[in-house]
Amino acid sequence: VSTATSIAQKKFDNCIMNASGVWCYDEKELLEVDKSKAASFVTKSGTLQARKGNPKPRYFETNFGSINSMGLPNQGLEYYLDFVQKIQQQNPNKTYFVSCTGFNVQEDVLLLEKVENSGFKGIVELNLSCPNVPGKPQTGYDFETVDMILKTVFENYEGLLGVKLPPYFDIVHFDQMAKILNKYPLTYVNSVNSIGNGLYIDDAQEKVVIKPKNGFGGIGGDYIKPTALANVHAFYQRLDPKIQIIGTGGIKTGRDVFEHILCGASMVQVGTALMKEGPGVFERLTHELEMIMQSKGYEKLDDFKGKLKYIE
Ligand code: RRO
Repeated sequence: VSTATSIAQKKFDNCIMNASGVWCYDEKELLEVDKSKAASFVTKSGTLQARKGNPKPRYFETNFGSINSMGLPNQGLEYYLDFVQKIQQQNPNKTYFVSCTGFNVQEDVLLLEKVENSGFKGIVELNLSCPNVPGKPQTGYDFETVDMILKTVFENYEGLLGVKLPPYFDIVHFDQMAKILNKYPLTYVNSVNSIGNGLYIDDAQEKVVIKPKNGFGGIGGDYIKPTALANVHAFYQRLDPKIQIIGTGGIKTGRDVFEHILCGASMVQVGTALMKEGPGVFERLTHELEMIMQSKGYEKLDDFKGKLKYIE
């Protein structure tokens, strides 16, 4: 069986990679993902200037997932572009993803200008959904701003570009967001970022577990799989077929990968489970997915991608 996939005509020998923010902060981590069974890597979202992020503790693992308020610590977009420039020369047949995020549309345009001037041959993931910068709302929940950003970005950038979205929770919001996204030549939509501003409590200590924002943070892991699958499938139903879907949220077994693809994902990304297990997770998940495909008689992802059945 084959777990190969393609995004924008670019071929990947597997369909599982890291989620931005996890195992992608610097060259060391990115190299570890690159030499694992992962299909590719995406960098931590790069900003114009490097950032230290929020005070620690800022990531906490629970029995069912994670809560984080990292606050966008990153090396600055140029660091990631320089590194990808090197590694794409060594692996000319592999396509890489660089994530970036500006604090306003002018910054987004400047970031994409840097990408264009760098000789980057991969795919940009514009993060519209960071939940953790104090005082900054998640762009993806402001529909007019998303529309304005995409209009401006596509007037200024010619390369391949996808967007990372926050989870939505209302059918009307799926309709409204899909209508906006369908106006633009997006390569893909990546659903979902963490569920923003949850609160996890240590009962014995009667205390929060992360320091920033008095404990409020983005939720990942098992908690968010049903929401992630709903977002993947809602956009799969609504988006122009030219816009592909990357599924992220709650993937820790081959079954979870299978479900994301059944809902319409062409690639899946792993966050919380990668943080817990390390890059060995990609080999395990690939093997588990292959076993499921074999048992069902599927040879390739297209045999089941998007083919979720409904009750008559
Ligand atoms: O760095 C973070 O706090 C962070 C980001 Br930018 C994001 O997009 N999603 C997330 O859960 N954390």
